[in-house]
Amino acid sequence: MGTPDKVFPHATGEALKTVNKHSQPQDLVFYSGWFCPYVQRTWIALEEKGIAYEYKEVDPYRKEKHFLDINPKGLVPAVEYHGKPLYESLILCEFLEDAFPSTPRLLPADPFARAHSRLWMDHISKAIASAFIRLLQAQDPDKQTAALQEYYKALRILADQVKAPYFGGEDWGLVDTAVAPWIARDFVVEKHRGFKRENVGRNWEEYAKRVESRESVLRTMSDRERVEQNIRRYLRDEAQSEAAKAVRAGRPVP
Ligand SMILES: N[C@@H](CCC(=O)N[C@@H](CS)C(=O)NCC(=O)O)C(=O)O
Repeated sequence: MGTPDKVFPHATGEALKTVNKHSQPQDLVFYSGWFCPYVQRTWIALEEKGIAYEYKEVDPYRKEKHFLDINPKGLVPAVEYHGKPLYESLILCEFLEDAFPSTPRLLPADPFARAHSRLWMDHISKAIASAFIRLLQAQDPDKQTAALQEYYKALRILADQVKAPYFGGEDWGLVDTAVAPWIARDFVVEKHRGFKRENVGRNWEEYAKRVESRESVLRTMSDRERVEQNIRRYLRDEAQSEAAKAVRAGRPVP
C-alpha cells in the first residue's frame, strides 16, 4: 500500500460554478466536501428547493476543532441554520423540507407515501451505499464478483419500486435525491468492476439516465476525473474513512 491520495481541495467543473454562486453570508451555512455522495444529497435538496445558502468547503478527514464543534461525528455534510448546527444527510434533507415549506416539495403530502419514501431512503443508505463501498473495496476477483452481485441485488430491489419518470412518479423527490449521488458515481464501478446499468434492468437504465441528467445533480457534480481520483483510495484498499472502516468491519455505515 502506497500513500493515499490527498483529497483535492475544492470542487471543479459544474459544481465549482455552483460553489461560486454561494459565497455570500446567509442564514444557512452548508458545510460540504465536494467529493462526498452524502453531501451531494443535501446539496441537491438545497438546489431543488432554491434555498439561499452559503457554501463552505471542509476537509472532514482533518477533524478540525471548529468543525467538530458543528458536527461532533466529524462528518460532512453539516449545516448551521441561524447559528444552530445540524448534520446527517437525510436528516438535513428532511429539515430543509420542513423549514422551507413554500419551496418545491420533495416529500409527498400523504402520510403513507411519506413513510414509504423514508423506507426506500433507508434501503439506499443501508443496502445500496454500503454495497457500493464493498464493491470498491473488493480486491480479489471472487470477492469482486460477489460484491457486484450484491450491488445489483440492492439496486434491483429499488428499481422494482420506481414509477417513471422518477421514483414517486412525475415529480422529483427525496428518494431520487437520496440515490442520485450513487448513480452519478457508477461510471467508476463500470470502469473498474464491470458494472452495467442494463444488468440491473431496462427500467433502471432509463431511470439512471434521467437522474444523472437532472439539473440539480449536474450542478452539484465535480469533474469525473476528480471524482474518480477521490474514489481511487477505495480501489486501492487504502480508504480510512469512517464509512470504509465500518463496511470492512461489517458494521452499519455511520
Ligand atoms: N451518515 C452520514 C455519512 C456522511 C459521511 O460518511 N461523510 C464522509 C465523506 S463522504 C466523511 O465526512 N468522512 C470523514 C471520515 O470518515 O472521517 C450522512 O449521511 O451524512
